[in-house]
Amino acid sequence: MKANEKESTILIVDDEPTNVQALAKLLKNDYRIQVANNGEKALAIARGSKQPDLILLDIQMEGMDGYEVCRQLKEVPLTNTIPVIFVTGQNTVSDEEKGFKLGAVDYISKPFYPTIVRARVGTHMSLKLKTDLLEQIAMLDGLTGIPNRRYFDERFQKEGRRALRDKLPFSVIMMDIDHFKGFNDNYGHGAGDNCLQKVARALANTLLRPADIIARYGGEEFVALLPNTNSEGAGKMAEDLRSAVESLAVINEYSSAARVVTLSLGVATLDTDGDETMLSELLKQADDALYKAKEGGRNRFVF
Ligand code: GH3
Ligand code: MG
Ligand code: MG
Ligand code: MG
Repeated sequence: MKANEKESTILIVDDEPTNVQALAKLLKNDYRIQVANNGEKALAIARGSKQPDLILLDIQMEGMDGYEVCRQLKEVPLTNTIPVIFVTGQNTVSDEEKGFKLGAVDYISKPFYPTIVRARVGTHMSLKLKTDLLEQIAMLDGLTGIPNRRYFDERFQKEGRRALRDKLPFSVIMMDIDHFKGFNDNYGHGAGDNCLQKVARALANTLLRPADIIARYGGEEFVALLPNTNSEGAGKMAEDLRSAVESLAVINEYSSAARVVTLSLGVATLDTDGDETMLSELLKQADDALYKAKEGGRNRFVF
């Protein structure tokens, strides 16, 4: 997340070096600047790892024109949230209308007034940062601060399809706190919430790889997503997660599994020559395994 506008980036796209210089000079004290002198380069930057937060786009350029660049940006989810402002010498109403129809947020005519450009860019940039922030918040669980089920579902589909395509192993672990109703009923809801926060932190700290994801799946249920992890690796991870929560030593006198808060876990791994139907079965498999872990005495994992 960008803490402020100073850390945000503007991509200036124009085939005329003097235009690029004029805009860069105007904005470089307030933003990071990227430059492209044709449409193809602009698209490559926008699709790359250092995505701009906003694009200033010329229309008349050699090769691909600005309208086409905008059309391609708005066509795919990867780039369609980047606001585009046309900065152009094409000043008729129908030019401007076409720009807005293609999804631009603003249209600035050349020659431009520096203060107006700065003001309009400022308005759109702060809107973009707010939207980014809201999107991030929408993906996090309010109580524990870890990703929520919505985020998990999205990533599960994405990572699962990738695993099938690349024929890589892929595992999930479903987790449910043991005898948590007893904990809540006896120690109170506040203590219960506190416990959920501690458990979430312990689980998040146990994951090793940057690609691993832990999410709160429901009330006292958590789920781990482990890309490129086979059954053996997932079993080890399940044991680490189990032991991390037990080691918190949060007293639960009302648990028959242990005197402390524990987890039951169900592990499932996607077959490397599986298909999409198996992907949709995977969570059910993990859930069935979790049920067996409960039946088998809790505080354990089952495949
Ligand atoms: P089991 O070992 O079979 O999982 O038993 P359990 O008591 O954990 O299972 P059950 O599903 O009956 O109870 C889950 C309880 O989790 C119900 C509720 O008291 C508690 N719970 C769920 N979400 C929250 C929450 O957000 N905050 C708090 N404090 N408690 C919650
Ligand atoms: Mg031009
Ligand atoms: Mg439950
Ligand atoms: Mg439970």
